[in-house]
Amino acid sequence: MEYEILKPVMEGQIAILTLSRPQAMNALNSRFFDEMDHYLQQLLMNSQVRALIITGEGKAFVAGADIAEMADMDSDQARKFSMRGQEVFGKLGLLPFPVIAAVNGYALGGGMELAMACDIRIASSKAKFGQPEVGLGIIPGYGGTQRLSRLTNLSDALYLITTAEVIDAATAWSMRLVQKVTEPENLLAEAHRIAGLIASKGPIAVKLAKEVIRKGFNSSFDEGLKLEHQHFGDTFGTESTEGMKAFLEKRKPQWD
Ligand code: CO8
Repeated sequence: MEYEILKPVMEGQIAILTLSRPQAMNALNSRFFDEMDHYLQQLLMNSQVRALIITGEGKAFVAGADIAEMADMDSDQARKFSMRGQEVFGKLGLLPFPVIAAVNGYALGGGMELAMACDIRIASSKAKFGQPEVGLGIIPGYGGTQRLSRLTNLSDALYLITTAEVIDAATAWSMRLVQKVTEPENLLAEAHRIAGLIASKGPIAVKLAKEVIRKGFNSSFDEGLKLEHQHFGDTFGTESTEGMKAFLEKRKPQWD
C-alpha cells in the first residue's frame, strides 16, 4: 500500500511513524485508519521491531478526527467510523512491544485518544491536550471515554470531557496523563532514548510484561496475578537463561 499520510521509518530496531497531513493538523480520516491498519500489520510481521514511536508533523500531534469527513455522517456511519477507530487504536495495545506517543503539539479529540491508546506518552512542553467533542455536539468515539478515566481517574475524565477544556503539558503531567515533559527540541531524542532502553532489554520479557500489565489492568487483581505467574514461568528457558547468565558473568546480554 502506498502511504499518503503515514511516514514510517526504521532506525535499527526502532520503528518511527510520523503522521503527516499538516495542512489539516494531521486530522484522522478514513484513509488514515486504512493506512494505520496496514502499517500495524506490517509491523507485526517484522520480528526485529522492539519499540514504536508515533509523532506528528508540524504544529499538531493530531487535532482530532476529521471534522469535515464527520460533518455529513448519519448515526450508522458515525458508529462505524467510531468502531473502526476503536479497532485500529486497540491494535496498538496488542503489539508485542511498547508504543511511545511523542506528542509534539495539539493532541485534541481523536488525537488525545490516539495518544492514550499508546503505552507511554511523552510530551513537548508546547503540547496541548483536550477532548473538545462536546463543543461539537458529539462525544469521544475512539476509546476516550474509557481510557481517560482509567489513565487518570473518574473525575478528571468527567472534568476534561464535559468541559472540553484544553490543558497544557504540565497539567497533563500532573494528572499522570503523560509520563514526561521535555523541551520541544528534545522530544524525539527523549523518545529515542526511552525506545533504546526498551530495545536493550529481553524482547520476550518486554512483550510478556506488556501483555500481563495490559490484560491484568482490564481484569481482576487475582486474574492478573494468575497471568503474572504463568508468564513469569514462560520467560524461563527462553532468553532469561542468557540474561541471568550475562549478569553472573558480568557482561551485557546478547538477545539475538
Ligand atoms: N478536522 C478537520 N480539519 C481540521 C481539524 C480537524 N479536527 N483540525 C484542524 N483542521 C484544519 C482546519 O480546518 C484548517 O483547515 P483550512 O486551512 O483548510 O481552513 C487547518 O486544519 C488549520 O487549522 P486552523 O487554521 O484552525 O489552525 P490554528 O492553529 O488556528 O488552530 C487548532 C489549531 C486549535 C488545533 C484548531 O484547528 C482546532 O481547534 N481544530 C479542531 C480541534 C477539534 O475540535 N478536535 C476534535 C475533533 S472531534 C474528534 O476528534 C472526535 C473523535 C472521535 C470520533 C469518533 C468517530 C465518529
